[in-house]
Amino acid sequence: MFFWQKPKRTSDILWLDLGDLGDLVHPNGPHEQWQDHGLGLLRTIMHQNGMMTDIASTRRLTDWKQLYRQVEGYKTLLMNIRSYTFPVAQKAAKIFKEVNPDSWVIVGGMHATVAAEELLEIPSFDRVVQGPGEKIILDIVRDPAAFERLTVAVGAKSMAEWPQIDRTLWPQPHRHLRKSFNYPMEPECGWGPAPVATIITSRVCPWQCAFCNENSYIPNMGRRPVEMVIDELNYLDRKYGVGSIVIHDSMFFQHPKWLEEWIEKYPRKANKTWRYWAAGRSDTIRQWPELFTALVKETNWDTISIGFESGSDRMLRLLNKECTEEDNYFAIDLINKLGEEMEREGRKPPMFWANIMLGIPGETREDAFKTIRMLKSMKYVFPSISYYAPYPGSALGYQLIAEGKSMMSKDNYHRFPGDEKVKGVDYQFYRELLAGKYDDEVNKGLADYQARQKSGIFSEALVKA
Ligand code: B12
Ligand code: SF4
Repeated sequence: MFFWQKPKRTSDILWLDLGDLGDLVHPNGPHEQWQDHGLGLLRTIMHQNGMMTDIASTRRLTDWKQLYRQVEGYKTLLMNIRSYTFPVAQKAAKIFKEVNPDSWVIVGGMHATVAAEELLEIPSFDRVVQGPGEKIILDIVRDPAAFERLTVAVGAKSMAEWPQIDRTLWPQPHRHLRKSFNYPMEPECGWGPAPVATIITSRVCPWQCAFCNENSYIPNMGRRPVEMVIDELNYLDRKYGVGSIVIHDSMFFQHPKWLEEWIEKYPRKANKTWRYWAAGRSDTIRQWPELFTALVKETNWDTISIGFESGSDRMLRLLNKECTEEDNYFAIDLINKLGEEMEREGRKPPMFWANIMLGIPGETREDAFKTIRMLKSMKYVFPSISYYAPYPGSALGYQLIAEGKSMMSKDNYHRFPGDEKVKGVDYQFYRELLAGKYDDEVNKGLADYQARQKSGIFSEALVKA
């Protein structure tokens, strides 16, 4: 079947996967092709309970006109809405209602949870569910009229209760993309070879960063047992082959007991000790350096995503990051040393995936220079830089929205890392900074070898991940 043709309808219920048009046809990069675990989980639960659904994806469209034919005849539309997919979801719901006036549009997801009032303004959304959907999805789809327009759902106590996602229920990327990574596995993005298995082992990050605040909107939930994670990976390996893993947890480096069990079992029980990407924090690396070192060396934690965010204590405090400049440099020194040691042993050194924010309201030029200086001190690094974005759901985001300073509108939540997002921020300065214009000033605080080893040009590091 060609992507513009109308798929065969096998059910009254349609799941619509959300993302930018064309992302599964001619994507700009690998991240836009990654699959949605919320949709995958809920669709798996539905199918295992005999509630069959069809799937379409805005990422498989190249023109909105194609959606009209694809939604024809359905009675229920389901969508997982995040802030950055809100504009696409609104448009899709409107088209769905136009084609099927006598239907139900039921939505949930992160944006429904943090900004329900925005969803309730849209008449096409008949039911808006806040919170985890695994326990409510069957009932609300069976009888939406029995629920209030805005409903708060209660989720599972532990991720052990979640079934293993049936990955074939994810939307299929275009044929020419599938070949390179063996769908339903996912493409590689430079962190490790395809086929990539994205997995989630924990759901909540307990910290309270002012720009994120996950735990204020994701209820606490037990972590997925180590054995279940390994069993799933081995199953995927047998069925499709696994090249590397991306652990999508917001915070992988937490719960030392779980991590110790992972160190003990993953190298022994997994078909292969696949390289993986996962996230940590610099303060806990400083708190548990032995645990961290063992994870890197024994389990192949090969791409270490750290939300460094800033190289300036002033900004770190404003962000309520609870990490200091000193914590950041501790983690950097440790990886620099570990990397050198592993290279001497003939092993591939681990890399930082260094998340950096620029354009934080109140940031001075010197704060920003310190951040670039910090980046230049990392010997093994993929820089991932974004201009700060005031997302609803975060303390700082809510504050800037209330003050009228956010430039992220309802029609344009999906912002690119390099887009301008807050009024009053001198983005021209940041563009010049990333183009290396202030390199002399940045290098002032650096040892010679550090200044020399990086070009000082980071414009390419504005990444959407
Ligand atoms: C994996 C991930 C990614 C991946 C893949 C995304 C994908 N295709 O799914 C990548 C790396 C690409 C990514 C990118 C970005 N991400 Co992201 N990402 C995540 C992460 C860590 C996990 C998502 C996940 O799978 N969760 C697990 C599943 C099971 O949960 P879920 O999808 O929310 O679904 C549950 C409920 O919401 C509910 N539900 C969902 N749908 C429905 C539907 C119905 C009908 C019902 C009843 C219930 C329901 O039930 C589900 C089961 O409990 C989350 C943080 C988090 N902890 O969730 C951030 C998160 C979603 N990302 C976020 C952001 C900001 C981004 C970026 C914009 C970052 C950037 N600076 O560029 C980019 C944008 C990408 C783009 N396309 O433009 C924010 C979104 C904030 C918001 N208010 O929506 C989050 C919440 C992180 C945060 N704490 O700020 N991301
Ligand atoms: S930014 Fe990272 S550490 Fe902070 S609350 Fe969010 S996920 Fe947790």
